[in-house]
Amino acid sequence: MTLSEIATTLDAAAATAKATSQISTTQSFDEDEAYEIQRLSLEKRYARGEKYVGMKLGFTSFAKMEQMGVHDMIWGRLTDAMCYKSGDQLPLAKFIHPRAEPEIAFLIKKDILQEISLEEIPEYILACAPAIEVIDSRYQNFKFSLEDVIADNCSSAAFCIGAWQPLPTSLNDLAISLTFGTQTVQADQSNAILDNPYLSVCNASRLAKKYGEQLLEGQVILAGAATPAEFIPINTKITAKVQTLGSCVLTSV
Ligand code: OOG
Ligand code: MG
Repeated sequence: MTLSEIATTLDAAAATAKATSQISTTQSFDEDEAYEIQRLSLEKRYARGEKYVGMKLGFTSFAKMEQMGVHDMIWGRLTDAMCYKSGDQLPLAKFIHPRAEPEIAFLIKKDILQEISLEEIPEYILACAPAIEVIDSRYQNFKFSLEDVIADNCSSAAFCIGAWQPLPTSLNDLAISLTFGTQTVQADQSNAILDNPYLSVCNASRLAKKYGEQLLEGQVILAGAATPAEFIPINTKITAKVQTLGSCVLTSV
């Protein structure tokens, strides 16, 4: 298959919520080609009217890398069609085998046009918030190589951002949890994200520059999950909570 044909296959799998087979088992492609497939598949979404609204990072915690058997940070594109408000219902029929992750989101204050340092964050980032990311690999059994998952827009499927909060001096040592109903299904500290969640912003700026993607005022960055992801059961209230930042809720239907 050409890169464009792979992009079409992955886009169709996402649009119809039907899993497809892993690409790398029958065809080898490298990381740059994987990002090109991702770009081509997103072009199809934009052609249907979806708008790019920001970037997500993946595998920024060891817990996530270990869960999925990969070894490197990845990034994907978020569109307006993936965005849910806290309190919304999440219709599971739109997805193949969705999982939830507790995350931290950042709101961009000023266009980020080059790699930025930790010291520059207050100049470029307006606010942060607790978030839920819903990931839904388009591959059967959620099984993939690093290249496969990059091509598949890093499993991006939906996200929900809680109320924006002013940037604290530090985002370290905050408890992060994911709750289904009344049961806490995952919990860790914010340090699980790159030892400092603010480093996600620096890495997003580096990757945006490297791949020629935008990080503009009003767009968002998802830092990557602090814990492994959990399959979402039906009729369940999903809560992601970040100490001092508050929480964010979706209800699966
Ligand atoms: C890839 C997406 C990883 C994260 O926060 O680490 C991710 C996957 O696990 O399917 O979103
Ligand atoms: Mg994630």
